[in-house]
Amino acid sequence: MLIRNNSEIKENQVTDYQDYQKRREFIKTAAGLGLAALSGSLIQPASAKILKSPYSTSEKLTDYEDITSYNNFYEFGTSKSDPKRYAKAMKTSPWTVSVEGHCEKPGKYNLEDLLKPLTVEERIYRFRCVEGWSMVIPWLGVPLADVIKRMKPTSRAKFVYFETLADPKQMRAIKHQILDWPYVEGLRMDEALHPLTILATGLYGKDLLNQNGAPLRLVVPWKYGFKSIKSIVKIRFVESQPMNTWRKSSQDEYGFYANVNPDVPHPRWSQRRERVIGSGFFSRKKKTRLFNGYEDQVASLYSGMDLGKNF
Ligand SMILES: Nc1nc2c(c(=O)[nH]1)N[C@H]1C(S)=C(S)[C@@H](COP(=O)(O)O)O[C@H]1N2
Ligand SMILES: [Mo]
Repeated sequence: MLIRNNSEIKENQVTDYQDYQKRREFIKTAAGLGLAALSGSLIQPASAKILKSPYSTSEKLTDYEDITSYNNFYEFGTSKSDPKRYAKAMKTSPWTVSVEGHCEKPGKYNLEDLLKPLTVEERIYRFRCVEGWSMVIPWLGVPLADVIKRMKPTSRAKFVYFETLADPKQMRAIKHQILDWPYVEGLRMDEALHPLTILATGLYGKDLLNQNGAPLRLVVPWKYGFKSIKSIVKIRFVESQPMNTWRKSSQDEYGFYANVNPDVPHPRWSQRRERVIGSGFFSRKKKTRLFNGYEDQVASLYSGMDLGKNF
C-alpha cells in the first residue's frame, strides 16, 4: 500500500500543529540516523519526501478532531456527524480509479500506480463550505496537474469530470434519493491545472479518514466545499462543461464555478461572513474574501467573466 496508517499514533493525539511538526522532525531525524523501523511509518508514500508547499497559508489550523468529525458526505447521511459514524463501512483498499475520455493514457489504475511517480506535498489551505463555515487544513496530496499531465490529455479535453463511488452496500444513504448518485463534479481544464488544485490523500500527516473522502479527494481552495469531491473512482477528460451534483439538485442555488464570492448571496443566506470552526462556543465570525482569499493567484482565470452570472 502506498499510503500507510500508523497504528501507534492515535487520532486524539494529533491535535495541534506543534505536536505534529515535532513528531515529523523526530521521524525525519530517526530516518536520518538509519532507524529504519521508524522511518516511513507516518509519512506517505513510504519512501518519498513530502515537500512543504509554498502555497500554504500560515493561519491557525483547525483541530484534527473538528476536521474529522464535522463533515459533509451525503452518501452517508445529511447530518454533519453521519460521515464519522458511518463512513467506516466503505472499503478504501484496494482502490481503482478509472481514467477515461480524451487522453492518451486511459485505463483502470490502482491508486498506488496512479500516484507512485509523484511527490506528495503538504499544503495548508483555507477550506470554506457554502453554508458559511470555514476550516484551515494541512492537506497531503499531489497537484492534480501532475496526474493530468501523466494521462496526456488531447486538445479536445476542455474540462475534467470526476465521480465518487456509489455503492449502496457500503454507503448507507445511497438508497435515499437525497442527491442524484453518483456524486459528480467538474473543473475547466485551466482550473484543474492550476497549482492550487490538489488531489488529497491525507491530512495532518496521516492518511485521509473515510469521512474526509479517503483514499483520494479533490481540494480546490478558492471554491466552495462542494467542488471538492470525495472518494474519487472516475476521472474523465471531456469536451463540454460537465453537470455537477449540486447544480443538478438546485441550479438557482449552486453554479458550475462555485468560486467563493461574498458579493453573490446564496438565495437562502448571505455569503458575506463565515464561522471559523473550532473557535469555541462564541464562534468567531470572519469576513469572507473573494476567491476565499486566493484572489491574487486565481482572479486571472476569470478575467472578462461576469462572476454574478457565472457563480
Ligand atoms: N462525494 C461527495 N463529495 C463531497 C460531498 C458529498 O456529499 N459527497 N460534500 C461536499 C461538501 S458540500 C463539502 S463542504 C466538502 C466537505 O469536506 P470535509 O468533510 O472533508 O470538510 O466535501 C464535498 N465533497
Ligand atoms: Mo459544503
